[in-house]
Amino acid sequence: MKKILITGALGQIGSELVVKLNEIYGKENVVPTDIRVVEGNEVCNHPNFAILDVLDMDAFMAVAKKHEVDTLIHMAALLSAVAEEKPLVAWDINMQGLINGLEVARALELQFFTPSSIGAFGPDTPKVGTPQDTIQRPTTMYGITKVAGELLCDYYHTRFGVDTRGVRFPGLISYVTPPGGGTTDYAVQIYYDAIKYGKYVCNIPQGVKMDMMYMPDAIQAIIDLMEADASKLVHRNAFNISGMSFEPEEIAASIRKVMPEFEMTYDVNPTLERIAKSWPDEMDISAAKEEWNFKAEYDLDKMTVDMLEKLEAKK
Ligand code: AKB
Repeated sequence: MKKILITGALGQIGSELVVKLNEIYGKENVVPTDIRVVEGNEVCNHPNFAILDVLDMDAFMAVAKKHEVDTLIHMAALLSAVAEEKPLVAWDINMQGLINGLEVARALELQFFTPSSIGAFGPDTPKVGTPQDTIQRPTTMYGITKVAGELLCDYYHTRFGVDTRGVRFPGLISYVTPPGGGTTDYAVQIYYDAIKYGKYVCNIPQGVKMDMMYMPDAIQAIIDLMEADASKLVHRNAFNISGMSFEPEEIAASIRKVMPEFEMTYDVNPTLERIAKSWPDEMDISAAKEEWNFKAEYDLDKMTVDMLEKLEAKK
């Protein structure tokens, strides 16, 4: 990675990824793009920031050519809950946006990263120790676009030689930019509400476990995978990765270690319940460890302490 174009740069991952890439590769070598400008998001003040609709192929190609990038990190996509509300829009953005990105990468010989997700799994997938290679068959539009995306990225690698790479992200937790429309968003909102109100109403039912990860580990994983020795990568486009796995009671208990008065009640959202219950409880991440030394620094309690400290300081 020397000069990097990022789509969806104002999203939950992009906003922090840009800061880290600036530090490592230099601001002049980072080109953040997004479909909109978000008031207050620092990334919009980046000297190379450009407005880009990933469905506009000509504009996509033009911005990549103008900045002579050698890497494309394609983040623009709708998350699971919002994709379930607008399935055809999700199909357009998640699939056509991805194909456009892959075509730009193919034409300009760029290294390519795009995230898949735990959403690529479905109710028939083994729930515990979910293998790297296993039955997927997701039952959400988000999941369908993620499985198709994994396969497309494999196809562009084997058929056209594009250096495609990717991970299956779990729910990502961050104090910087809130997520927009995911099933795992509760695990972020709980910290904001703990700081603001001392209590939280959870929309995911008790007992439903999902894999999660703290954002610094997620950002580091992208960089490590993109810098990894290509000859060691067997799976390339859909490595299971995770930092922890918990159900709502466990994150609440972790918060109570710092804020003993914290209270949680439930008002379950049936759509989110259906999606969450169709995803794994805890994935096997051994392929990522073996092929490119993936590791996560944060467990649940370490993340909780950091989240609460950072959000308290932001008040
Ligand atoms: C979502 O909940 O949609 C995302 C994901 C796990 O892909 N956070």
